[in-house]
This record gives sequence, C-alpha cells and structure tokens, in this order.
Amino acid sequence: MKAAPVASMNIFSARGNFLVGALLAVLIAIQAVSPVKAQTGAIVLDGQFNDWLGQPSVPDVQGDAQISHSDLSTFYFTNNPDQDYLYFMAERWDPGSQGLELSLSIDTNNNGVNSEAGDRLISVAYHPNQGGRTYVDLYDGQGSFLRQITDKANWGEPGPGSRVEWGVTFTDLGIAPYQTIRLQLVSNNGTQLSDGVAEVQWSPANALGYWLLALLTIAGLSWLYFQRRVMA
Ligand SMILES: [Ca+2]
Ligand SMILES: [Ca+2]
Ligand SMILES: [Ca+2]
Repeated sequence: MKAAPVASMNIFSARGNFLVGALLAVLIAIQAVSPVKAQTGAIVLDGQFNDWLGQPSVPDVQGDAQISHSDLSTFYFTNNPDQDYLYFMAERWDPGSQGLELSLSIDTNNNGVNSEAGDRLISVAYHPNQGGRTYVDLYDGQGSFLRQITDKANWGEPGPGSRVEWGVTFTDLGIAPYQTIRLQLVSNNGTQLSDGVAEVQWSPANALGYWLLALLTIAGLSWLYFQRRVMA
C-alpha cells in the first residue's frame, strides 16, 4: 500500500519555492543597495582625503596638460547614502603651492550636450598657498551665475598640495535620485583649457533613492506572486 502524500511537504511546492525565492531576492536587493558606502565611509568636506579611498574614480595620464601644475591625475565622484549631496575630488600629479582652477561640466539630462540652461558648470579655484582655501561657484550650462557655494572653505590640501574636494546638492543640479548625468572635469590655464579627464556617466542615489529601489523591488515581487496566484 502506498503512503498518501504528506500535506506538510508543501513547503517545497512551487508556491513555497516562490515565496522563499522572493524573500531571498528582497534580502539580496536590500543588501545590494545599502552597505556599499558603509565599506568606504562617508565623505566629509574637510580638506582631509582618507575618506576617498575606494571611491569611484577616473584616472588621467601624466604629461598631457598645457602647464604642469594643472596636470590632472584622478577625478573622484560619489555620494553619501543618507544625504541629497554629490561629492567630487580632483588630484593633480605634482603637489605644489600654485593654484589650480577647475571646471566641472554636468550634462544633467544626459543628452550629450552640456550647454543647455538645465545643465550645470561648477567652477573650483583651489589655493594651496592660502592654506587650501577653495572657492566654488555654480553656473547653468549657458554660463549664467546661479550661486556661490563657498569662498572660504578649507577643502584643499595646504601647500604644497595636490588634492581638493567639493560638493553640491541634488537641488543645485535640479536632478532626481538615479537620474543619469554626465560629468567632465577639466583644468584651466587662465582662459585656456589645460587638461581634461575622460567623460563619465553616473546615476547618483540618495537615501530616498535607496528606499525607492527596495520598495519597487518588493512591489514587483508582490505583483509577480499575485499574478501566479491568479493563474494557479
Ligand atoms: Ca574629506
Ligand atoms: Ca593629466
Ligand atoms: Ca544636456
């Protein structure tokens, strides 16, 4: 005589498998979006640069600048998960006391054109010989002045120095979490271009963005579950 199927075995049924899979997927999704920055720590605008270890960056070769003190070596970009803030850091090859003038173009609608009114340009002037004093101004893509971000922050290394950090808000750029933008950093020699780093595409997220992604994942899995129930 054959034994009847045991009811409690249905934890291994298709629905049971699906629920376990859905739970794992949610856990993996939350794991994927939350602890990324915890490994590297939060960025603080303080003229100290250990906080940039392990952050996303674009390298640039040595010897390709019009003048050596504006020869860029690395451009860093990141954001802290709990803030509506984007952070940037530039490094040059040769530490020195001479000033470094930078322009960061931001194509906010990612259409390959960075000269529209909705695009942004951030002007950075770093003065190692003033204790690392840094001036940061915000313009729109057509060159109209929007606001002074700082004219007295010690966001750069005191001379002889090679690194400077700065930041802007999501509101400054008029962007939403996960909106893809394009960044291009150049250094200037007066009114002339001296060096440039390769353009990068980036979709910065803030705290709201991380939670939106987790909620969308859960909503999507719930919808799949109920679709399966309807079809069963
Ligand atoms: Ca710092
Ligand atoms: Ca370079
Ligand atoms: Ca644009």
